Amino acid sequence: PPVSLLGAPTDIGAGHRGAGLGPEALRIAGLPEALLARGIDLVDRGNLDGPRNPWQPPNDGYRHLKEVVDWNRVVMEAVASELAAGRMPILLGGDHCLGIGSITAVANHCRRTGKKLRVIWLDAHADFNTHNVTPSGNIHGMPVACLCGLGPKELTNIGGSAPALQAGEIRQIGIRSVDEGEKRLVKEHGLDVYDMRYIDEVGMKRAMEAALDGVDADTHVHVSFDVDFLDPSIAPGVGTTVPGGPNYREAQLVMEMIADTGRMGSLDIVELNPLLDARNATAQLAVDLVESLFGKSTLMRD
Ligand code: DIR
Ligand code: MN
Ligand code: MN
Ligand code: MN
Repeated sequence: PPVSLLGAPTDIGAGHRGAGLGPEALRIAGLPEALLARGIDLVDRGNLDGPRNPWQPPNDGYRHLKEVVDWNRVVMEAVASELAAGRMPILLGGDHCLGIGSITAVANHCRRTGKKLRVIWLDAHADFNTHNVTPSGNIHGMPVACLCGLGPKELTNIGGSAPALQAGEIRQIGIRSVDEGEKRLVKEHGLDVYDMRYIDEVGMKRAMEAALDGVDADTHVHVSFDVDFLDPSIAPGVGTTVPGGPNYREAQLVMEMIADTGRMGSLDIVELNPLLDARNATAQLAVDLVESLFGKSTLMRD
């Protein structure tokens, strides 16, 4: 399908400033040209607009809740209108709190069109905190919980009803940092997590086969790519690095196996922080991986 780039230049849900520069860093790294070179019908819609970051401390377990809600409404509406027009939205974040609006729009689209939904959540973190257990108050650590109905009504019900998603529709890959209280919530809600230990034990190929099991012609695959998924040795340009992530080849395999399904219908690229990077290398790596996600491969495949 035709693809639309939607920039959401904000770090409203993060604990470091700079992820708001992600959309421009990805464009400068050549994302539009890379997709055009693959023959994709592409439109760059430019950047969405939302509130400035007031850079306040958390209040009742949330930093910037009102501004996070405003940004997510804008993102949800933009993603929904691309999907309704039969286009594939690529959200250029911005921090991962924006996954709430993006994936709520995708879930509503799937309900309306009778498609099954599979969310592939690539991240070092489970992003399943709530205001009671969050160590930081940063809402980028909470989007999966919000999507599953745990969180403030303004976010859990942003799409009109809650939960936007069933835990069984999500597969998390690359996880290696889960906060103490968050661990219990992940267990209670039965999230399907392919953490780094699992990947070490069985290998990325088998982990991805399991995560993609059941994806068929009626499935919409949404990929939520938090760049901190990648090992910090190859992707230092993120606010919350965690050692022990997928290496370059493992990350390529993830993208290639998703591409092989032919079912990706929407994508978030989030948490890229070019201020923490050198020569925009992490954005360039992200573009390289997105090329694979869109089917670029070493050999002709049949
Ligand atoms: C941490 C960091 N678990 C928190 N989360 C991040 O603040 O909730 N998610 N960085 O991507
Ligand atoms: Mn994340
Ligand atoms: Mn993360
Ligand atoms: Mn490349």
